[in-house]
Amino acid sequence: MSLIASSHFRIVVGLGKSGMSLVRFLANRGVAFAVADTRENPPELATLRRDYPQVEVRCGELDVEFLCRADELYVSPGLALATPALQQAAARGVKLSGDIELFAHNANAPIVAISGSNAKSTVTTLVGEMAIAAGKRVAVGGNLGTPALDLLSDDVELYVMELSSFQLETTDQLGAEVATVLNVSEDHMDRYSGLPAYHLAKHRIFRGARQVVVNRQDALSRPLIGEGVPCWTFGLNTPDINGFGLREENGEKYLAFQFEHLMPVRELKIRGAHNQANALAALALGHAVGLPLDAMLASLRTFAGLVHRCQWVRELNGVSYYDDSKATNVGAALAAIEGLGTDISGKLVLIAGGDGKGADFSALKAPVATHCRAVVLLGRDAELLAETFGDSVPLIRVKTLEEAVQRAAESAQEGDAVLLSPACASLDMFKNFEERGRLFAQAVGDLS
Ligand code: UMA
Ligand code: ADP
Repeated sequence: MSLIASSHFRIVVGLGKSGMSLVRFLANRGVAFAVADTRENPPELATLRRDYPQVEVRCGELDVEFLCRADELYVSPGLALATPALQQAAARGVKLSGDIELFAHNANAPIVAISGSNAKSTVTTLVGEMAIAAGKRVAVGGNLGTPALDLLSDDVELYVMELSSFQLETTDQLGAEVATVLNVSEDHMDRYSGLPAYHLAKHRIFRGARQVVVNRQDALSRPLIGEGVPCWTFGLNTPDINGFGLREENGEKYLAFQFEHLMPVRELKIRGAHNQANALAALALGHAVGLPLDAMLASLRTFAGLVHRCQWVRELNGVSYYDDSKATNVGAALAAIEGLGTDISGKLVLIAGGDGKGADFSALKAPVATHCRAVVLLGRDAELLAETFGDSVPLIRVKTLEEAVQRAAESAQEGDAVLLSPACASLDMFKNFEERGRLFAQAVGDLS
């Protein structure tokens, strides 16, 4: 089934990974379209010119007259819908849509849809692993990396999709089999007017959902749903009748469903309270789509977590080094500081800073004062973080990541951990969070 009437003309706005997946999708179906990108040299331009030389491409400032030639624009998640040229086109009757909307209308298998401020990639990957263990032909992607449209296949039995608020802004009817917003804390405040607007974008994931999964410990994860929509819950507290949670017996903590113990928490390979919540969320989502418990628990025993998420790198002179480069917002850094801070015998030396995306850092002040021996600051918003911490913790300002690692190593004492958990995006200094994590691990490897 395809949504597209062939007489219509479309424009793909943004020629990155998702733009290129749109190009392939539309070209394969014989739909007339053109491409626009505000960048002079977008990442997929060479590929487009090589594979689809007949497609018209406009690079540089968006031209409203050009955009208005289309009935519908498929806008990259990287471009704010508030971009004036997009708004002017919309005001003249051009529909603004995106790749996920097209994907939803063309997917012939149930969709597990996962959003949230943090833990999306971990939970999405985990549910994917659980589905593989259950013998399902599963496709996993979305914001995680492989664009949704590239996953479409008649062979797929289950789609597990990580969806960002940016992707959801252009999605009207997802119609997921089960949808969740794992947690909500401030992120991308450079693109939203405030938390309510960001929350509203995330909650579009519930449109048309047949079942929902809710975080019992985060009221903002709870959707307004109609009666009769099954609602499964997860949380680190004791589970209710529809829930996954933790139960304790004889000093041993268990992952549990309703009144039943499923497995001891210590058998989880991923560490920290936040990862216990992630395991429970994955169980709830898998349960909603009928994955058998034994397959799901087997995955939890082997899944070691994703790189750059509180990843252990090295131990040197009694000090452990952790790469949490993916902590690009305050909520993620908080989870790492509190999770790791309570787990080690010594203190943390935190490396933080970068592009804060307009966030309010104040929630970090108290946990940093409790758990950190020192904070090494770098990047564009280093001074904003310094203002937040004041004199509650010793601050060390540096210019490069190599210097940050050196100074952190000098400050750390035996039993301490050096934690790169920036609470900021990396783009002011690095290509992406992966590069930041790799360079951190390299600098740690070079320590002697
Ligand atoms: N850009 C322009 N002009 C344009 C289009 C894009 O300047 O006309 C810039 C913007 O700064 C934008 C950046 O280019 O942020 C990337 O846009 P893109 O269209 O090249 O992006 P894609 O390669 O299609 O990647 C997108 C997602 N990127 C964003 O949402 C910013 C990827 O998520 C996603 O994996 C990919 O589609 C496949 O679905 C990345 C991401 O950072 C990992 N997501 C954010 C996050 O996780 O916090 C939401
Ligand atoms: P996302 O795809 O939403 O960015 P990831 O799984 O990549 O999520 O994790 C991003 C960051 O959030 C990492 O730094 C990780 O340590 C942290 N994190 C993981 N799970 C949680 C959680 N349940 N709550 C808060 N932070 C978390």
